[in-house]
Amino acid sequence: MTEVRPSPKLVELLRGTGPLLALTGAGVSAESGLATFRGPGGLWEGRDPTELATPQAFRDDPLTVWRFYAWRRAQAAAATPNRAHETLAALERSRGEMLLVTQNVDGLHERCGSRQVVRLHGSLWRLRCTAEGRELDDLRTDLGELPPYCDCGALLRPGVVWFGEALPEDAIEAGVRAARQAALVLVVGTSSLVYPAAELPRIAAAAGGYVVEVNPETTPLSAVADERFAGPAGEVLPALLEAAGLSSEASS
Ligand code: BV8
Repeated sequence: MTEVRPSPKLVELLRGTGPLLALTGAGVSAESGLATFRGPGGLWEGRDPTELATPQAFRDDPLTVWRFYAWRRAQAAAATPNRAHETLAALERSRGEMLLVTQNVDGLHERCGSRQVVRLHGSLWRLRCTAEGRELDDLRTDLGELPPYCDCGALLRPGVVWFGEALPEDAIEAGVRAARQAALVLVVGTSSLVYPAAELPRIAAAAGGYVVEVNPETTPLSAVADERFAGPAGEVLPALLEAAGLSSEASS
């Protein structure tokens, strides 16, 4: 088990009942074997994912973008939630007020039992008609011939937020509301480069929330965080709860 030494203040906050906000990014799924956007395994067939996750790329070459997302769906379907997902789900069970705001689209938090989840960037498991705008859940790991079409004849697109697209109003509003009220913010596995998600911990800090970063690397948020734990989330999060004497209730 990774050795972590949370401050007495953090132990008090972890054991307390104040509103907790968790903000997660691709790093929380890294130990489930899913490539992060900017990490070493992050490229798909040599392509930069941030170039494929755009409306322009989809307009220019829907087939290639769909091959990228079909690959992401297959990867996510084959992955299992790791100790980081489990610990956050257990923390939600053991604590009154907790909101998990994720940038991830892989669905692993929900598969691991987290209930209060806000998906800022949508989901790999939802498809949207490009003509009607209607969205539907689609859990198939094999979508058949790509690109998929709606019954109305229009192209279907992944139900995710691409770069240059606005986030769902209700999602970002829920995130900002939680950030303003949070006593404790756990920022786990994100490079804190993508906005407006990266703004949330700063809003929380400005409102007096205690910000804790869990990431093997430093990020632009590191200087803002009240406490930082450099290590993999799947080891640091359980160790943090252990150090706060929560492991029995939290991991039940
Ligand atoms: C918008 C869905 C406006 C698709 C994604 C202000 C300043 C600068 C730029 C902007 C700005 N405002 C807007 C922008 C533009 C842009 C942006 O932020 N660009 C960045 C790159 C500079 N933002 C947008 O375009 C957003 N839209 O603002 O629209 C608007 C308003 C009205 C009307 C029209 C438009 C939309 C952003 C959403 C893009 N979609 N995903 C998909 O997934 O395919 S973002 C994508 O990156 C993923 O969601 C990913 O999660 C996210 C963020 O990355 P991370 O999650 O942090 O992943 P990353 O790989 O970067 O980092 C992983 C981290 O984990 C690393 O730090 C690593 O050290 C760590 N790690 C690794 N292993 C572990 C670990 N940590 C813990 N444990 C481990 N084991």
